[in-house]
Amino acid sequence: MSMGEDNLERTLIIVKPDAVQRGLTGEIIRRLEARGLRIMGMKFMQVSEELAKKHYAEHEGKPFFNGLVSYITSSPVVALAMQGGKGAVAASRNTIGSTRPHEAAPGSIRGDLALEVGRNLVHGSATPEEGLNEVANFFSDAELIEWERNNDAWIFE
Ligand code: IDP
Ligand code: MG
Repeated sequence: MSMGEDNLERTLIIVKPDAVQRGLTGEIIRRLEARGLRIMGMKFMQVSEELAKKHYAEHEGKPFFNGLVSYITSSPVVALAMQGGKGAVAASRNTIGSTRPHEAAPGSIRGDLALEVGRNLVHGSATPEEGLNEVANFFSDAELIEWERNNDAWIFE
């Protein structure tokens, strides 16, 4: 059974600079892909200061904002647009784990692989609405592919 785009949620995943530098890109994508999320766009890129400030606009003015912008622009990242059915964004956040890795559940990406909030390896949109906006900030329509995966019927009910 295939799912219409209307039933699908999108999330922007960023494999952050620390994860790329530590050689954890494959491990992080593997976990999200194995959970069932379907890749619709992916690129290796350098985040500009302008894009970083737009992406993290909700945190402007907070004490960690400047450090956050330097962190995300410090070295290349892998950005992915991923999709899944209802609840997929919440599921991806659970797989990623709590923002503060020392509080993240074992079994989550941050709970297994990270220690500190300023080096927490991965970004994932927090809500379906945020997912739509953030994917649009990072990807043009031409960079996103709607496709049917052969095993979708075994993952999406
Ligand atoms: P999230 O990435 O789990 O959605 P947010 O609260 O949206 O968490 O914060 C965005 C990013 O800002 C975090 O992933 C982390 O890299 C950074 N951050 C959040 N709070 C702090 C802090 O107190 N100190 C340093 N960095 C922080
Ligand atoms: Mg957030």
